[in-house]
Amino acid sequence: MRMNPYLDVAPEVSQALAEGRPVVALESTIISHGMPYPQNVETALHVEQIIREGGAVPATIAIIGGRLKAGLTKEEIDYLGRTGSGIPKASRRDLPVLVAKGMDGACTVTTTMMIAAMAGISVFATGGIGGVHRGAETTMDISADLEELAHTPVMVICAGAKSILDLGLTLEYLETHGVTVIGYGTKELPAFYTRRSGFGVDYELDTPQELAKAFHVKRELGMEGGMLVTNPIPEEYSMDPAVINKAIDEAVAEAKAKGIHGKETTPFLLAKIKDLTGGDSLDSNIQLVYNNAKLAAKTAAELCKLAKA
Ligand code: PSU
Ligand code: MN
Repeated sequence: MRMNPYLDVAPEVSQALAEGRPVVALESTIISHGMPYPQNVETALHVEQIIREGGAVPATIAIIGGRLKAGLTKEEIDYLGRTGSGIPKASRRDLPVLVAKGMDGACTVTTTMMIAAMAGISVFATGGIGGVHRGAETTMDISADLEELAHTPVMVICAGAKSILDLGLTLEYLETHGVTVIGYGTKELPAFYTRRSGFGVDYELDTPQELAKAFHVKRELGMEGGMLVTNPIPEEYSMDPAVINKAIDEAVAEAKAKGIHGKETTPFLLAKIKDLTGGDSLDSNIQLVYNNAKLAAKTAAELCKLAKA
């Protein structure tokens, strides 16, 4: 394990990495800020189980008492879920102060990628990434997740992005920063709750082997940065676009009227959408995370084979 005085890699995770076995990273903002208690904890634990059933070792990532943790105990996951928004949301800019002060932090896609990379983990499964917000041409609200994808060598498997964001501008930003965006079995960017967004992606790949090969080649080419795999929500759990888009429009309008900004924007919108759809969106959200975890476990296993070859 690389020497990093602030990093704690769980024994099970560090053993798997040392033996070249598959590991999948998971984020903790989705636990503390993305879903209500107790569904957040149930989901987080079940995702870990799915990854195990897929033959990989889960490493949920968070900052606890100033330690960067790759791999959490059940008790730590429960603590992050119960405390909810009492755990500071930690993006790249938050990391130094949270660690210096010995505080806790719920890791976003950004900090999960950072800590996964420090630990030597290559594949990360989540629900949705942050991106360019609607109205960013005046607010300049662009998630640090996009910048991290450009620089940190972790494959992120998600269900696309919610249309709380400007999906067209999000794809433009990723293109400018050299991030390869892959549709898993699709040529269209999935819109999280729905399988289609109307925006095309760069490449369609159809198997975990193909995903692993693309990432492996990227690394062998010495290219920095991650890769974004967008995996559509399974049909049976996808939402009616008219229903979800109406809820999203209302949530965005309310956030604007209330002057919600900065790191509060995304959690506010997620909670509002859940209220407006009477919990249907939460069920979809949970199912798409499970779907991404399955694909991530398979892809991590394929990547391990390539690394040994
Ligand atoms: N989008 C979702 N669910 C989430 C998030 C985004 O559909 O839980 C979380 C992720 O942790 C993501 C973060 O990295 O929000 C982005 O926050 P911001 O927009 O403040 O960068
Ligand atoms: Mn933001």
